[in-house]
Amino acid sequence: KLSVTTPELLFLCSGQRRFYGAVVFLGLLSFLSMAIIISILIYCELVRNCSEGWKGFFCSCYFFSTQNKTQKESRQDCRDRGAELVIVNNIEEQALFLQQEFLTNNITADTWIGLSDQDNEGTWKWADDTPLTQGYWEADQPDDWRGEDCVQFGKGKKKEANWNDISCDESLRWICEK
Ligand SMILES: [Ca+2]
Ligand SMILES: [Ca+2]
Ligand SMILES: [Ca+2]
Repeated sequence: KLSVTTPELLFLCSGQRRFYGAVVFLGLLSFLSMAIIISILIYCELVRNCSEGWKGFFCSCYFFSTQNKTQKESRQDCRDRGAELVIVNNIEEQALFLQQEFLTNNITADTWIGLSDQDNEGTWKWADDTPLTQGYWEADQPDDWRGEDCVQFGKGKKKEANWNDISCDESLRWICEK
């Protein structure tokens, strides 16, 4: 003998249907976003044309310096190569893509990225003048210690949280992106 009445059973079943509906919808959504990412990846692989000595990732090419320079000199070096100091657009570029670490896995020393608050203290801008929307700062950074206005990847720090503001006059490696 059933312990629930027919209307109760119908209600329970419709609740279960909604639950499975939501699961299927979310599954489709994540499948779709993965499919979009993979399509972009394939498209980029086809159109990207990195010169000798540059590494490719999605639609960009990256140059990793082996010398050290100040932030201003590094930025100029990138411009001379027809590029800009690297702009970190998302967590995939920063650290994680399908469990393969990208930028932060390719550095062997403290390294400039194209971000600074030189023009207006506390207002972070990228090398192409776009404002910072998402940062991957180390704990307690940025701290503007003695007026720090440029930003580095810290070698050996947590890969998803390794930015530190540092004096623009320090001499570091750098990454160009184009
Ligand atoms: Ca970028
Ligand atoms: Ca500052
Ligand atoms: Ca700092």
